[in-house]
Amino acid sequence: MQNSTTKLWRDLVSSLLSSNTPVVNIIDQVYKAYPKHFKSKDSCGETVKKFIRKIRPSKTKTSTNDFDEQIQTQREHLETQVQKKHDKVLAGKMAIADFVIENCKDALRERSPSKALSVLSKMPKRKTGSDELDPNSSTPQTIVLELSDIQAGTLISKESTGGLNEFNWDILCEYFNNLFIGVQEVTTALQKSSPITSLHVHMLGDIVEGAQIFPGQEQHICKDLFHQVIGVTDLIEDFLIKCLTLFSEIHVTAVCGNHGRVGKKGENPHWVNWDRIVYEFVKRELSKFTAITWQLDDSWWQIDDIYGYKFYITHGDDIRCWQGIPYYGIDRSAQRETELLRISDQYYDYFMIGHLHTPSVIPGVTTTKFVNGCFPGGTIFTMKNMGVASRPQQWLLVVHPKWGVSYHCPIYLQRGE
Ligand SMILES: [Mn+2]
Repeated sequence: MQNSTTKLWRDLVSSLLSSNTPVVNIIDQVYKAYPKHFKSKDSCGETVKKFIRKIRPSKTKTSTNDFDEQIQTQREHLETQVQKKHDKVLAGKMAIADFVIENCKDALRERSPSKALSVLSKMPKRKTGSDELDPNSSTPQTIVLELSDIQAGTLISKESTGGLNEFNWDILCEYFNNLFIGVQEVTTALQKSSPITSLHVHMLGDIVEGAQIFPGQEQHICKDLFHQVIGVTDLIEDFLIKCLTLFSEIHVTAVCGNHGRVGKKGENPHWVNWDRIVYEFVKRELSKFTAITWQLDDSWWQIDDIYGYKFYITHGDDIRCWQGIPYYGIDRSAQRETELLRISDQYYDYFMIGHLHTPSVIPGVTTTKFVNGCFPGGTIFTMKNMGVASRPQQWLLVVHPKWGVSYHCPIYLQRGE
């Protein structure tokens, strides 16, 4: 037996149908009038559609088609809307990908592939402590160089800083030269007492300055992004090749910084980064040098193992500062990373970051944290807004198999006459 509410809503459907009301609107009105009669709006829709089909059996095929067409039209409309939205997002992503690919091609065309090999042929004979010392009488140690925040392409003029600082491409080249001289001096001195043959380089990111990391950045660079990439690739290659005159093996571990990111923050995955392209260029062009090994992948962190001591390496741009002071942020970040690493049963002894530009060493109970220095020194932003500037420098560490980091010293990049 048909209950009274059923009769009422069916009458309503019939009357609306006769006035050519679209099915979607009929469903709306029925549900609005008799909400308690149906489990949900969906079940109301299904029931009403069934009823409409039932009372139209004798109608012409055209009527059934009308109904199906309405549903089809609605579906197509929705599909078009979704597709349009999808196309828009896809077009944006493809534009960025094309931009990166095209510029990588340009950069590759401008590279000189034989450069590294020509330098190799001019390499002087390698001299290391092991040639002069009995390895059994002295413990071998490893030298570690933190190399980061090069920010190649940064332009700081004397005029704009009232003479407080100056940085440009010529100065960058000079600093790279001084970096090698510094590493050479310390290494040669240490090699007199210990057979040091191994260098580990931690590349902590911000190798290039970028071009659109902050508003108006174009006014503060001396080379566009592509020439930053090409130029700094040459400088790093030459530096590593020169280091082969001091060490018989070099292990490079690398992570990306925030200045080389492509697009706005979060638009691309963290490994889509110009720093990564520099690393890949250097790695591929120096692939003939089997003494240089690489630890490089898509991750934002790496662990470099030296005699069982674990060096956790990351850029550090996710570290927060409170009132301009980063130390609490560093501590918090290090503790969180410690917990995260437990997921895969890993741990670290040393926490190595760049980004902050203020070189420091923060001792802890079981871990020591190193914040690397930078190449440009004080920028207009840090000096004008924060009143700080640090002397351009990079950390050099010595790792002893028994004691871990037994020595550390800054390699200053400015050298007086
Ligand atoms: Mn940074």
